Amino acid sequence: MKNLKKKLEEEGFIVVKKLISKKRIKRIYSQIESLLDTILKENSIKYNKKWSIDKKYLHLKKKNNKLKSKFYDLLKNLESVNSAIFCDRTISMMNKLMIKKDILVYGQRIRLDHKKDNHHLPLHQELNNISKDFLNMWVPMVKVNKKTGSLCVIPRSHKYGHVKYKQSNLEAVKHKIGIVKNILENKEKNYKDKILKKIFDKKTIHFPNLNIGDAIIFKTFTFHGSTPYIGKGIRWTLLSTFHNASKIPYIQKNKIKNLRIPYNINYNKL
Ligand SMILES: O=C(O)CCC(=O)C(=O)O
Ligand SMILES: [Fe+2]
Repeated sequence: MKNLKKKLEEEGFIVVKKLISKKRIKRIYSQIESLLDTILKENSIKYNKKWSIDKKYLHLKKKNNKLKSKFYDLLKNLESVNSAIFCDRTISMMNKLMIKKDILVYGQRIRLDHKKDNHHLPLHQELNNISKDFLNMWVPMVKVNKKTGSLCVIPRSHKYGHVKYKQSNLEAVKHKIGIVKNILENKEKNYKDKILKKIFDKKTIHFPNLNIGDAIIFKTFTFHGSTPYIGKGIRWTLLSTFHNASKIPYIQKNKIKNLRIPYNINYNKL
């Protein structure tokens, strides 16, 4: 375990196989399906109960996009989602990887990505969260790899600390550079920033092969991004962040007023 922590500090990320059990993933899917059934039924949207979860979701999206957003908002409140984040296995892993045991959990949620509604993200550091040195957990609920489209990281990029560039003041989804698909196809060049020039390259981008329930855990400043999912159906993923109280500026004297650290602050000086 000591090795895992050392690896995380050196590489900026680790992969933990089977962190979330099959049973827990099954329960999450089952609660997602119940929520979908309820919304479809309550709103008198005709569908077939035997359809797959993916099909039910796509049907809801097609019939009523606003309702689909409401469904999405509630996913993070499903008991099974929270149970998977707060279970002994997850928390004891975080305890082993973090400096202190006073863990705060923030932003537990489900993301989804599919051909009709891509939510891939350009390469970015994990800003606008409650602390400046924390762990991100990303767990696919389908098998993913470079071919299917997945999360990728730039190993050791956390060593540069907070890299400030024009786009870094915006949320990742609005970035016009660092688009992984373009970098892989050599369509992005000429970065003004020296560090980006060095690290935004197809040779530095690493895609782990992940099975259902495997976790990739990475640090705040580890550049990461994702490519659109081109596998069958939907890429459902479980995410959360884990923090130490000692790293939260909100509760420190003379530090910032916001719980979430704004994008445009120099994190290296916090
Ligand atoms: O799931 C993804 O596409 C990327 C997730 C991510 O980096 C984020 O939510 O900040
Ligand atoms: Fe991110």
